[in-house]
Amino acid sequence: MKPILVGISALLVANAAAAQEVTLKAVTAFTENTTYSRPFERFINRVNEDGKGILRINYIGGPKAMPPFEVGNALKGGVIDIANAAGAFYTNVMPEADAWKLTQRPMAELRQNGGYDAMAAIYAQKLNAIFLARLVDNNPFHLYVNKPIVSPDLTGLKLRITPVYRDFFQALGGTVVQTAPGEVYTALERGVVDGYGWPISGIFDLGWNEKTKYRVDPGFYTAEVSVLVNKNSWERLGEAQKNVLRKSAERGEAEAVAEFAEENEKEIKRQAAAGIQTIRFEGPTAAAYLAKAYQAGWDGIIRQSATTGPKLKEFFQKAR
Ligand code: 173
Repeated sequence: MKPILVGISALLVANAAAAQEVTLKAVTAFTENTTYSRPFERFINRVNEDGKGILRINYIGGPKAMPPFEVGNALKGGVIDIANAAGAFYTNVMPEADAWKLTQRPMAELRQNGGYDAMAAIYAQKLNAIFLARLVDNNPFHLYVNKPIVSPDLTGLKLRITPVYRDFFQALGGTVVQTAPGEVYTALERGVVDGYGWPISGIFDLGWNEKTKYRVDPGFYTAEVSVLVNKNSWERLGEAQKNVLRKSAERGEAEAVAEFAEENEKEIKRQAAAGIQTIRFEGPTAAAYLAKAYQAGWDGIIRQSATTGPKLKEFFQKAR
């Protein structure tokens, strides 16, 4: 009888631990209640609703609580349990994370074709993290400028960047300066930069529309912002708690493509109404601009990750 009793009591202890409410500390790399934090805030609300009594996310907030470029290290070290961030913000810990911007296939396909698995292995190894869900997809980046340009030649222009745009803007001859989103307004106001990289959405969130004359079309790549969980924090959870996170993650990732399709259309109209003019490259010029964007982007990834980079490219790029 004895071994059976030990077995049962061990089971009871495990159940009691899993049944206790666990609190996870969360940070976002974007200002609270703006375009790129809102999907995450919806994710949190669903978790806290569904997880009542077993799991709660304590939302610490955005860049006021933690500088965006420090989020990766904080997640890796377990200072926070959950993060909402773009890969560009933690290339110091995981250079490959910036490759998400180059995906030309939907996440549903990448989760089947090996692309997600290849990335997940790097998240585990370099960031000590689980990649839970991509909440921003199908949302192109653009170049915004305050001096008119007539061709894709950025010689003489000083542009605000993150790693997302560095290789591309430099390949076009631009001079680049990296800043967190929170410093873009002041950089524009003081004329420290002549323009910046940013997706189609969100330029109204921090008032940049007041300091923006032109948007350059076409857009390139697709923005990525995702929910990441510290691996140790994840492994401490019981199955029911993990399922609460999985369910909210799946919903968020499934919603992203359609949500941003709608969002993109709205933002184009809103920018036009605010007097932001469009500089549009067309035909072969547009094709060459986009080809250069992807060429420079992949070259940058492969330069930093010579063995994994080419594999990611196979999984991520459009089927030819
Ligand atoms: O421009 C940025 O700060 C950046 O890299 C980014 C990435 C995803 C969404 C929005 C901005």
